[in-house]
Amino acid sequence: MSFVPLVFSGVQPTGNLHLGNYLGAIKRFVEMQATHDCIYCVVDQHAITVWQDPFELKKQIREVTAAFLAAGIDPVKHIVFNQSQVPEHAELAWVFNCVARMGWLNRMTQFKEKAGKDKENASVGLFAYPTLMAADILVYRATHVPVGEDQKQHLELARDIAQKFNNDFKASIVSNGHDGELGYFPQPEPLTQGPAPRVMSLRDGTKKMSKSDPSDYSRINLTDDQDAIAQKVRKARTDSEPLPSEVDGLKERPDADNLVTIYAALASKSRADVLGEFGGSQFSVFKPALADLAVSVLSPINTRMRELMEDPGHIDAVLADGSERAGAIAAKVMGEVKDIVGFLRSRKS
Ligand code: AQP
Repeated sequence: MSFVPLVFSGVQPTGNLHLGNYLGAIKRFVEMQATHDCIYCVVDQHAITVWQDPFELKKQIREVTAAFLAAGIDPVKHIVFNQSQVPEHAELAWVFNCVARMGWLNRMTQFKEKAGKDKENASVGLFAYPTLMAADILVYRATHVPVGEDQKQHLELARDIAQKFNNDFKASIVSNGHDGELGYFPQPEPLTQGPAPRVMSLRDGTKKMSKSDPSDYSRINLTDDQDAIAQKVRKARTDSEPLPSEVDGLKERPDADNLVTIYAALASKSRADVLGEFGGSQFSVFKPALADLAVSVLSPINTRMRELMEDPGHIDAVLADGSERAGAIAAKVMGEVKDIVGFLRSRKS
């Protein structure tokens, strides 16, 4: 016996959706649809772990949904919805807050990075973010999670939570008719081996490309037009050497490595193939080729996103339908979790 394969992943509606989110996550979401049942979520409850302007947040939720659809996610065959419309995510997160240990959460590097020096002033939600993320995945008993490399540690925590829940409640899991050896929750597999699991800043090849970087030149936004994309690639930081002919020659050259990785991911080629073509070239030759490629891949997505954003009613209907279908799965799982934990079921579940 094993768990039914199911993919779950999410993106926060925190504005400035960028090439890293696309290559590290959304592009993979699209590919996974061919082989798996998939649930893709706009994780708005995660977004408010840091302050969000309520007027902007609504727009950003629709924008991430538009990006999913424009990139090629099919909301009929699969499920697209926003987290806050399915209350079972928060409900299971509470149970997981009581399963996870403080020591585990204290080790999370993303909290340390995001809270910075002013840890005392960070929200409790930012600290507990990984338990909500575990609940997002496990409330569907999902088995596979495509994410960028930055989320790997959180995924490992989700696996630890699933395992501890299965151990802590083993007797109750069995008495409620589930397989005691398998446990109630699967151990979700992180899928981080995409073409560009870690896209770096265009201004600093040692830093992750990120929505919250104050410099807009550090990232290519999915909403950037052709001119903006070309300008950002032109201004991307590089060194003065020509490109090497072998991948080994990219060591110690993080900016060059980043641009070659981006090219390879956009062209669905290996870095070796890209260097086979451009090895020995100056950046004055490589950058225009990269800009053209980025425009050719991102422009259709950008155009479709704009069209979709002009019809918020359609986006809201997609989310409502997705929430209905996601909610049906989540309610069943949450009902069983209540039985296992020892809660009495409510009238609804
Ligand atoms: N630079 C990146 N390279 C590859 N993948 C990335 N992801 C994010 N940045 C990169 C992946 O995108 C998915 C959605 O991310 P998210 O919006 O949920 O949160 P995040 O990882 O916090 O995104 P940012 O851009 O880094 O936001 P800020 O600046 O707020 O921290 C995830 O699968 C993530 O791995």
